[in-house]
Amino acid sequence: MDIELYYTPRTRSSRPRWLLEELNIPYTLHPVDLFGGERNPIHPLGSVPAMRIDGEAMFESGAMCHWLADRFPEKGLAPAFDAASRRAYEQWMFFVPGTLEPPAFEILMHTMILPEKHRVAEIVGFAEKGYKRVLRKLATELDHDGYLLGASFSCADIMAGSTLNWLPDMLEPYPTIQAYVQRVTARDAYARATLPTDP
Ligand SMILES: N[C@@H](CCC(=O)N[C@@H](CS)C(=O)NCC(=O)O)C(=O)O
Repeated sequence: MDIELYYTPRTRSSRPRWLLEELNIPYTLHPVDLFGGERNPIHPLGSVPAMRIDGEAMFESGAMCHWLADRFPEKGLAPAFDAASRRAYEQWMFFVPGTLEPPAFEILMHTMILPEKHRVAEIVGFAEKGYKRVLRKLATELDHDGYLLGASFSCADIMAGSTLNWLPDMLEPYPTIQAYVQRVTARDAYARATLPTDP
């Protein structure tokens, strides 16, 4: 299988790249200089990430990760469809882009990404409230030494870990989440996935 990933560091591109490193399968990386104004030529909106599988383009980081983890079942990063943990796996895979990510992204947009004149303090306040509410729930779920599915690391941890690390300061009141993020980002595959792409 020929896999090409169109990628910009420090974006949601980290998700499929981290997963590809966990899967330990060959792939070609095409860096996109998004912050320098380049657009992603294979994404309908010019965004990152997107990938080509045997020449066919696919976008949405969550969908890419969901598909890749299932496509290589022998790597153990997604429970089998009839496994008891599969429903929890689906729940966390969708929880990240659907519930965890939106308030975190609003905070990022209105504190760092948008030009200062377009930032709205009220949106930050509202999003922080929402993010804290989600973090409080997650903190109780992660009150152990394992992962979202318990003892087994899965693709859901890639989705969650690569989102929770956007706003490390906001994790300070939640030591169980901080420990979880340290645990998942200490993995060799994570380190490989964050290596610079430039020669
Ligand atoms: N839901 C999409 C979001 C893609 C997205 O918005 N990517 C950002 C980088 S994290 C981007 O390319 N922003 C610039 C743009 O869309 O023009 C995904 O998860 O793949």
